[in-house]
Amino acid sequence: MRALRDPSATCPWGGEISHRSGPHGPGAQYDLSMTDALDTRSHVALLPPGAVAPLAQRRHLVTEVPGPRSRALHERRNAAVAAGVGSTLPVYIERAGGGVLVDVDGNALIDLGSGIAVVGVGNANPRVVEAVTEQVARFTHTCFMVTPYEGYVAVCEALNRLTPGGHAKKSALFNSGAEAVENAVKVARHATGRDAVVVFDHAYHGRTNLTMAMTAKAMPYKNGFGPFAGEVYRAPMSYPFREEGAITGEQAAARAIAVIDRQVGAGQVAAVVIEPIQGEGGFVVPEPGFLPAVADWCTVNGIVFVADEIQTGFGRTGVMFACEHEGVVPDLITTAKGIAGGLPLAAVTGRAELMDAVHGGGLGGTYGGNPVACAAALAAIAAMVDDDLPGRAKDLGELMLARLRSLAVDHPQIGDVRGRGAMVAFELVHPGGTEPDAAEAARISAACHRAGVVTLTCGTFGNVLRLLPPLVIDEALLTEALDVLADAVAGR
Ligand code: PLZ
Repeated sequence: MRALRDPSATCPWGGEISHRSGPHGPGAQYDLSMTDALDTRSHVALLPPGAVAPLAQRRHLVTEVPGPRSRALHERRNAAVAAGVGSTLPVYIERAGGGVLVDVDGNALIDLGSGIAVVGVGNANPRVVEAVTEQVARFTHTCFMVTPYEGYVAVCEALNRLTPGGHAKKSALFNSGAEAVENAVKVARHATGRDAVVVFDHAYHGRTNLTMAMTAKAMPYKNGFGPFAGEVYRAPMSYPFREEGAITGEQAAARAIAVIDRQVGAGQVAAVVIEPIQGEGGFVVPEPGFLPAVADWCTVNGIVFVADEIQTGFGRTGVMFACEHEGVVPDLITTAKGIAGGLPLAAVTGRAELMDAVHGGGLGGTYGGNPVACAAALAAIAAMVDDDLPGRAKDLGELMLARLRSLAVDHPQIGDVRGRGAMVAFELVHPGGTEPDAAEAARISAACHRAGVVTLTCGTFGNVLRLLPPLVIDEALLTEALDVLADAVAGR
């Protein structure tokens, strides 16, 4: 296991204590209310007002989960928050750091979700906290379209440099993943003068009107929300576990291309949009050869190949971007989630001639590339590079896959174990076949939650349990979470 840079010197996730931001001594206020979950060995006595101590990287339950304070908050929420907004596990979080979430009852939970693949650099990463704190005190907003600032430019430079391909690239910044996907489609349509957009079975691209149309799953994402945007066509994915018989990546690509040709014709297609590893759809890793064959066909036919790396990006799969596993160079790439350590930011990056095809003023938005989010992104990207978080994702993935594969030997309800880097999942089926068992996935996930491990499910059939730990998680903490998971699978 690769060590994080100098892990012993300071807690790399809880925040180096800032001695610049306020007076010490009498009058300083220390928040010790969460002492149970805090690492009281370090720093607490030196804390200036407003600073918080590093979080001990351990699981620690003091009430049932959710506890009484969370339950009380949940009642308030039910009275105030629209019912359509769900929560996987209604424990209300008060603090978080590294791989630990601390709730209002003082329970410290192990985080295997990273806020849906967002806090790869660790929750409240100290470098992100410092950069955000400094930026927020300088200025919070001007609107890049009114009076610009350097942070936006620097994030675009970093994205142009880090994304696959040595060609000239440009970027534009937005607020959410769905918005990035919408804008990739705008760019592709403008640049090609064509209308059609091709997506795949099991795809997830967002909850806006166009991206709902692009998303494959009706419940809960689309049901009752139509009519949807037009000119969206769906092709079959390469889903190795669910193929009728053996099919190579190239054959699966030919099957998809035949469907596109039949439905719409290559000459009408502006963009093919695909997640290199599907996220919400079930962590579907296509057969090798599928992505390159689809990308090549796009090139031959003048179609913009868009990689939606919103969930797979920024080191998650063991390389900076998942396309790199197969040497695929997308024309456009959409990013969000892991880009800014938890602040809302998203981007479209791609070939300069495509990105520049749009007329001035054709792309933008009030908050896109907000200066605070840009400061966070620059700090998060520096942490990913300096601490080799892609390398760490690879190591964490090996640990998780090995453990899950050995678990699958004894538990026939685990039909498939798959993933790349720290994007790992297993699929629950009725033993002996491939029939999905969503109830079993829900049972295992709920047992993990009760034991203080935050897990997420996914999949078109709701039967996939996915593991997305922060890339900075302690190896021992991850192992403990996997022990809990093993007990949950076994029904212990
Ligand atoms: N593309 C590949 O994974 C977001 C959505 C959770 P936003 N996935 C989590 C939910 O239930 O809303 C996602 C993604 C891929 C696009 C998106 C959309 O990103 O930032 O949620 O808009």
